[in-house]
Amino acid sequence: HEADAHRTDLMTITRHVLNEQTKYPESRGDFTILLSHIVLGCKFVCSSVSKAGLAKLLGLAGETNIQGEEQKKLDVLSNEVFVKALISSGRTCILVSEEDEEAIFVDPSKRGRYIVVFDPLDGSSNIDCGVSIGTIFGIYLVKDEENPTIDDVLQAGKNLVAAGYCMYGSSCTLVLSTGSGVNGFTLDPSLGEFILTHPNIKVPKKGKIYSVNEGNAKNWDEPTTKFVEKCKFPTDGSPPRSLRYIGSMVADVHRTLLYGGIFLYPADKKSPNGKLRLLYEVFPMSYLMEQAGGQAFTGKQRALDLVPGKIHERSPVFLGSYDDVEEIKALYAAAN
Ligand code: AHM
Ligand code: MG
Repeated sequence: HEADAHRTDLMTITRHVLNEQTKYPESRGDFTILLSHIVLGCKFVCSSVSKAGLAKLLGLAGETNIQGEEQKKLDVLSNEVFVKALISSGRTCILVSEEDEEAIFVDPSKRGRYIVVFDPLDGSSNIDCGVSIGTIFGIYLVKDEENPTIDDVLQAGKNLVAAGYCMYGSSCTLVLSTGSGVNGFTLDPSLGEFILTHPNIKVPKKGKIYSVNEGNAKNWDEPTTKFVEKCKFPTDGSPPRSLRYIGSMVADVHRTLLYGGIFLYPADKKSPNGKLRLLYEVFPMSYLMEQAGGQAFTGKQRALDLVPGKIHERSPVFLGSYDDVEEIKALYAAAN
């Protein structure tokens, strides 16, 4: 029966994406190849993250290991692995990483049509204590493969052709959208394969959780302050919401996708553009949220409509369940 079929007919991420791509014969398997290189990076980071505690016993970060090499910090190591995997795919032309000040233009001999924007290891404050962290990525197409320019990267989030994240948590979960819904895959360590475990993820229309760093409350603007006040002291007879905040965007967004609710990284008086980066944090997560039936708002507009002026630009963001984002939109509308 059904359950047995799943156990013996494994839907790997490669098989899933190949199935999806048959709708677009012009993609000629290029996307599948690109994705398999991203997946390789995720598997490498997953294995490094799970050994991080052990590595500490063998030699503290910054000290030299047995081979006499300096031990690289996990985020630096992850970035190197992703950059090399993406370039060697032969399918990329421009890479933007949170770890690199400048965009990387791929050598013409290895060039392809895709632009990848990514944060190789997000949630830096959670690395050393073993709490969930993740990789976030977004994929654009270049206009002219012969002549990639920085303007090809500075595109509105709505132009993304795919986005996803990989969460290194109690299990390793990769969530992906190629523009027709959102699917979740879990790494089976014994197979070394990501298997479809969360088909067609839809975020609940309304949630019971809010997720924000309340330590910044003294600097919030009025709509954010009012929203959080309503979460704690609702005036419409509904029960107060629960607060969950991990401090890793991937983990906080993953929970929001599955359980519903809202994740906020608002502007405040000290950081008028919030903290999170448009290209490789806000856009991919907003794309996934919309693909799952939710919304993403900046306090002024739909997040995916923004066009970045600089590759490391920041933006406030409110994303999650459709109705919950409607509420914050109404508060901003009322304030203006
Ligand atoms: P990072 O790129 O330095 O890791 O910062 C991004 C992280 C996000 O994962 C998370 O949502 C946010 O920073 C948490 O920030 P804060 O510690 O200010 O609450
Ligand atoms: Mg980050």
